[in-house]
Amino acid sequence: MIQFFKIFELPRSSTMAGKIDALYDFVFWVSMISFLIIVIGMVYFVWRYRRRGVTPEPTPYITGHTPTEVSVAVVLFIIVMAIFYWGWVDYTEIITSKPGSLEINVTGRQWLWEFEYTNGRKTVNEALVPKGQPVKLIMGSADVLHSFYVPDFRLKQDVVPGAYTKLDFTAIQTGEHQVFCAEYCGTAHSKMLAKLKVVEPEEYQKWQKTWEVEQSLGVQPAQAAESSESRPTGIENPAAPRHGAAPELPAERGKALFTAKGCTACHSVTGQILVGPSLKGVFGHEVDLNDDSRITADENYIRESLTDPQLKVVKGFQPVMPTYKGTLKDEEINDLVAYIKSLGN
Ligand code: HEC
Ligand SMILES: [Cu+2]
Repeated sequence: MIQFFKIFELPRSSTMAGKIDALYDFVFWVSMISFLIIVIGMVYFVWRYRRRGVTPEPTPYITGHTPTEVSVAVVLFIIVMAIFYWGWVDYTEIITSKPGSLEINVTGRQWLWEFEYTNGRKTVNEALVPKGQPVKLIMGSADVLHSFYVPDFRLKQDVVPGAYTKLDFTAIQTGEHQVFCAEYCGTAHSKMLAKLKVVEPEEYQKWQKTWEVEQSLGVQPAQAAESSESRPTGIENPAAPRHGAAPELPAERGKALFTAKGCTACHSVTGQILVGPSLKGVFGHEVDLNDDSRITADENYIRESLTDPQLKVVKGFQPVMPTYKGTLKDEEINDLVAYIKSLGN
């Protein structure tokens, strides 16, 4: 029984948690009070107008009472709109990225979670994040639908193949927070678990610094050995150290791909216009399209430019960019996005 009540004590570990709980409590109590009004009212009327005597008088014909009906409708409408507005305000906050967020790429695959930091550090089923700092997870799936769910944060976001979804949060409590996959994704779905470890910002900095130094010295990080145990066999361990010294940044890998995949034939990164637009300063800025609409170049826009270049064509250019669907692996797309992002925004 005591264990049962523990579910009401789920920690509120992100800035959103308290707000979601407040809305949830409001909906709960509105429902509870309505329920009591209906049930008590019903019981009272059943008793008050019960059949009495041997020859009961006939019930008078009721024609309705407009003021009552209208006020019930109005009150219900106000309550529903209040819930809608409240939810809309919270939802807007959830989906709005804070500028200067710490970005982490997340890949869901059957049946684990991979994390990649902008310095190239990869972890599996475990990620460290600093307390009090906005974090932005840029998520994609390598296979089927997954969903990244952190109950302690009261946040959940579907992870889909072929596009990015994002999850923004600011953790306010240190400690380990459980991540679940909340979208049935096959046999080991229930084992698709990860831990988000929230630490003080100084500790986070130290954790990254140590790794960066180790990498530049070519030391095997302890992390790789640790996490390989929890991985199903037969999958290459992305946390395993790469041979070679300096840490390879996703943006640097993207830069190499940019040349290797022939993007340089049509795109400069200096501002000069070739067959295609220069990719300098595109990310995060508005792009004019040939159907006279405008769009802000975010991760998904860049991704779509690579996989379906004809869907959104930049104004003043011919739709001649070839599709890279099938040619570029998901990791390569992530790297190219990181590179284009690094070209200034
Ligand atoms: C044959 C020439 C050509 C090649 C090769 C090419 N592109 Fe393009 N690209 C274009 C053209 C033309 C446009 C503008 C028209 C459009 O949006 O489709 C464009 C648009 C883009 C955009 C949108 C830019 C903006 O300003 O909104 C991105 C991002 C992009 N390309 C990235 C790449 C990357 C990365 C590669 C290499 C993997 C690549 N392109 C290869 C011709 C090319
Ligand atoms: Cu899953």
